[in-house]
Amino acid sequence: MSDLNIYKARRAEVAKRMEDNSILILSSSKLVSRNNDTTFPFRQDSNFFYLTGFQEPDSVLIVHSDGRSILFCREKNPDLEKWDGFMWGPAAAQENFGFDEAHDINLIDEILPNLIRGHKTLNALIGKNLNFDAKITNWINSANSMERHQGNIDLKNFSNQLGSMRLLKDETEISLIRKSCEIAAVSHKAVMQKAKVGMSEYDLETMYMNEFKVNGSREASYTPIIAGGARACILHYIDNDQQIEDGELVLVDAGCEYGMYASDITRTYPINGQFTGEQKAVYDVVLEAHNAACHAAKVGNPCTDPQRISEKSLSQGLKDIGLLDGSLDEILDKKLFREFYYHKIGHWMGLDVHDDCPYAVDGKEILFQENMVMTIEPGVYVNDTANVDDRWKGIGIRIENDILITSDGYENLTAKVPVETEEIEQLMRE
Ligand SMILES: [Mn+2]
Repeated sequence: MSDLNIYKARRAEVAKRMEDNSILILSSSKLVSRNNDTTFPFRQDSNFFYLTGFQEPDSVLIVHSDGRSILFCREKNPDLEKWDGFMWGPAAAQENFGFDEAHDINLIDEILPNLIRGHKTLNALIGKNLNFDAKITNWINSANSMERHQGNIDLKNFSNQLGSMRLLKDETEISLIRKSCEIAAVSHKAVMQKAKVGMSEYDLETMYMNEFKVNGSREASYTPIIAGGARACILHYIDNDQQIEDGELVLVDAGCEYGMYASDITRTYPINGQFTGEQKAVYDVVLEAHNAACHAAKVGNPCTDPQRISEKSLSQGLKDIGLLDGSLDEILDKKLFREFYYHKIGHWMGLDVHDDCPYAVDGKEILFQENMVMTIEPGVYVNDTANVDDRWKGIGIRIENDILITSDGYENLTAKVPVETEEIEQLMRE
């Protein structure tokens, strides 16, 4: 399918999922100010991109339950284009992106109330953009006031519907995710090979970002976490500005974006190339849980199975190396493992690194189906406050791979980065 037809087909599917006489309204991203006169690089809203392929800010998509779709976007402006670059304008956008109509975004307050008046339901992604939510409320009020003798328009959240569509990746998406994972994996492997004592977290960050770009990805899919030593126990550490000391591990959680699709990999390795006994013991506990969780991700299983399995595996492992006491049942019942494992096993991945897709709908857990993509990323973090022998303290280890659910199991899309301690030590010696 050509790109144009992919987006048209997705809009047709949205139309099918709406009740009759309804409309879906979605906003693009805006250009976001960084500080005076400077902006962050533009990144299109993932849901908007998923249904349009259109890469401009200040745009709005309307999909009608009868299948028609309408775009509002910036009017073409040759003077502005000299500063900000090419813009499609409504006429060319309609033609090139397969919309039934397109209008100047400046006319939206005039056109929209007329367009939605008399409809049963207006579907939107409520709560994602409060400014846009306020606009929707105003448009609905205007439309309702035009139809005094008819029912009011219901505003409904379409998040679970669109999220459920995005859960099942099509062929094009899988090939883009595969490429994103391939670039991230090759990059991780290259940096692991070059890392050595004397380098700082910042040095490693530079190398990861460089490898992403050299291998074809312009952007990271999130701010990388490069955490030496005990800083690995801070889950969202992004300062990345400290020296990594000889004998310390470094935890690197870094992924890239390719064709708008994310990858997400974590590896933890000794900066001097050699795991200590304690580091290896904890590492192998995490690896065992990682492998067990991957095997639990199969067609028909609830999507929280890897979570449960990882808790069980980690608890047993931590008990075996003496970090947790008591029976396995007690550790699980009282959730004692949370002292060391205080985040979830993983998340859906796609256009967003934490893909905007549900884990349960109508109180029912989502069951794994072929062509879903999830990360598996157990971790063990021994903080200073833990009631354990000092030799364990400051060890923080996470292992993360991205897996594609297949008809008969899973495929590890990030398998090119070594994961066993011996393989890592071998690679770092080369
Ligand atoms: Mn992740």
